[in-house]
Amino acid sequence: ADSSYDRIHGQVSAEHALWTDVPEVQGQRLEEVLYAKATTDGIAKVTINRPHKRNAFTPLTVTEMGCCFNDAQNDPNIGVIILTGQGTEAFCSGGDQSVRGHGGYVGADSIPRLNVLDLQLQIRRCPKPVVAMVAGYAVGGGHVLHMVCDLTISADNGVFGQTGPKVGSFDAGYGSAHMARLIGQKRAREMWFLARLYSAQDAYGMGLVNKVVPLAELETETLIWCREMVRNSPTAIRLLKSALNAAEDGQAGLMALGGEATGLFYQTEEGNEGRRSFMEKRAPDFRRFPRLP
Ligand code: S0N
Repeated sequence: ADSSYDRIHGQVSAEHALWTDVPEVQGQRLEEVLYAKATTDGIAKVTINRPHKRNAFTPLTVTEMGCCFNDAQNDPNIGVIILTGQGTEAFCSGGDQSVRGHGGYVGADSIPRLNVLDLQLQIRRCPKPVVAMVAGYAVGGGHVLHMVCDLTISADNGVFGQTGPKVGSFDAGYGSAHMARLIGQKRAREMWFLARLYSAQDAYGMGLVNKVVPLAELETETLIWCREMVRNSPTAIRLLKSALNAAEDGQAGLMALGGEATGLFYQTEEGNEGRRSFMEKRAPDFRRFPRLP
């Protein structure tokens, strides 16, 4: 049955989105990532396009994802970003083990790097909600990527877990600390120390996933969640994301939340009086602004 809210605002559409492919971002043609926008819905979609490798990421994949997120963050028509993997077998299977070298993953420039950590931060700091849309495996660094997204909608074929201790790697950053916040210390230690894989239902039970749906309904359900967010206040959402992050992210989290407060202050008469008085070469008059309790 409709809630009273739905009766007033109307239910969001469950129609397919009208995606427009964006093959080139910041002058770069995308090779390992697909990027699309449904501008009328205010939604962008970033898709890891390496299904033959279960969507494992190389340094190039990560760089391209970063460019897409940058574009979506800067596009005022976009309110929500979906992160997903091409096909139904995998969301992402983590770092591409065939290009892992000494000290990181190696791309065309032969320099080893762990640039997925920059992407984790970018997703975390993006003021727009990022939704992981998971079909199949979300494992290793791919599992960390879904965890740093704000919400996760999983198909019923979703498989979740960390593989690090089996393949000689670990993520001692968000991959550990944020996981423990999400599912608790005991579960996080179980997930990392045993490196087991978990079904979508198990992940839902642990609080890793917001909703599990049949595979055929994955995109429709994700779009419904995105459309519901897009019709809500973007300022409220960006402040809430920042506040929820701040509790975990130390001074960097406070800096982001503080930046949001400054952005709002710049939109007030009081904030503008300071700038205006400087430009008009006069003393500022802040007396007319109330000192509220
Ligand atoms: C995903 C799995 C379970 C799927 O099994 P399935 O369905 O049986 O398929 P496969 O036959 O195994 O795979 C199909 C093809 O895809 C290739 N492939 C799959 N995953 C990867 C991968 N991660 N790298 C390279 N290739 C991959 C297979 O080889 C196969 O190809 P072909 O047909 O040619 O043989 C299963 O595939 C699996 O377990 N995959 C490996 C999962 C894994 O261990 N991932 C890496 C974990 N580590 C990270 O992600 C580290 C992330 C990172 O960058 C990092 C971040 C912070 C700090 C440190 C690090 C760090 O790495 O050090």
